[in-house]
Amino acid sequence: MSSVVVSNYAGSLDIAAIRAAFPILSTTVNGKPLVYLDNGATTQKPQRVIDTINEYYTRHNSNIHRGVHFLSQYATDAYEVTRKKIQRFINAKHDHEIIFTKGTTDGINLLAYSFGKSSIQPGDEILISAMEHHSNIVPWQIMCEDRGAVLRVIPMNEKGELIMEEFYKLLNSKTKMVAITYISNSLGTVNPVKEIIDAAHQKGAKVMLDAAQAIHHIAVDVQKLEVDFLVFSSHKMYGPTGVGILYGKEELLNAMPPYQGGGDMIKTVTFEKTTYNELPFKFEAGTPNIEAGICLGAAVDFIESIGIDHIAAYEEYLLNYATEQIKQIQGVRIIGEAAHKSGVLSFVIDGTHPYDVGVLLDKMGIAVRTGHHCTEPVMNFFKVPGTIRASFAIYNTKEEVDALIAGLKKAVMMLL
Ligand code: C6P
Repeated sequence: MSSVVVSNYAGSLDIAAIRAAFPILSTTVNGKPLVYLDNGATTQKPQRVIDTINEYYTRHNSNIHRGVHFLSQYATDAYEVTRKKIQRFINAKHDHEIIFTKGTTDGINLLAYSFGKSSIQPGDEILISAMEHHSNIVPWQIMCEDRGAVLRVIPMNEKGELIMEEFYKLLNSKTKMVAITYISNSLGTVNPVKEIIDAAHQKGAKVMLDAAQAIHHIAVDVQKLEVDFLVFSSHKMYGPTGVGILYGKEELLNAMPPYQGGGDMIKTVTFEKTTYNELPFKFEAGTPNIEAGICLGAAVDFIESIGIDHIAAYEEYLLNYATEQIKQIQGVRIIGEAAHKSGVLSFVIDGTHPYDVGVLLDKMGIAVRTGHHCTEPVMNFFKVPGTIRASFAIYNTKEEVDALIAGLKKAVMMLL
């Protein structure tokens, strides 16, 4: 790939140099250079993350928080360094407000269970939105069923924007939690989360942001947002799978019971009574995914070596370019035309099924996701079986967008 220096946004990045850090990007698929546009599902990993995994198993493998020996101390320190990096990255007040989880889904399940147990009474209400990922619907449904609470849904308009007047109507003194996605994975909508947080707080409700599609695209500052809880996954931010983060305000986490019992989350255990450990360990039962936790730190380093604001500006440029170009293809209907979008371009093409288009693109080496993207209610709203979704990351290029457009034109010719 030739050097692409993009200069039509504030700052300039050498995308070729960034791409060179990702070995997988120079591979071929079906005999064609890989064009990876499925970053919403998971991002590729830079060499420094891959090296950290190798280094961990070659030199530092040990269980953490348990041993007095050198390796255990080393691994514990490295793991805890990541906690501090995440604290800094999202500007949390304390490092013990950073809870390691298995990922976004795990974080939401933890929160729904523990917050539900400590704070939800029959008749209380939980507010989610019409554009949530299944991970931010089902755990709340389970909790509502258990606690006798009511799940309410903020509707959206035809552009895929939340109808804020409806949000204000739904918000009331019975609302105990507003659990909402920061950026929609199937529409790309960036929600007005600060406005939602401020309004919810005025009614005494807490707010959880699902930042799975935000954390690698835009700056997230939990203190500035004053958000109560925030969840995200490492694997969508250039880190390994199997680890994620639940952020919570100290006083709120302290008020919640543990989610799982086991090693590390206890202070003392007798057969009669167990006392629980302090934050963050109270919520981290059992041996965690140590190497993934350590490597997540390397992913944060990667993002910070570029700068999240540079990433946001460059990806905005790419998304705008892709949106302009795709409109030139006859029969394309973009699903999700919010005024404020990030990272995701979802669309359908008249007379074609998303799956068939996806298969043909794959033959050309172009990876997109097709289907409902774990947001079936969104597909039902737009009355489509699924969409074709191109989702961007910092290493994607204008040339790759051109390849997608050319591939789509070819696929349409073959299918119609
Ligand atoms: N979305 C996508 O292709 P996990 O699987 O726990 O890492 O993340 C779940 C999740 C929760 N919320 C949002 C907004 C998400 O986008 C995702 C994951 C992927 O869109 C896989 S379904």
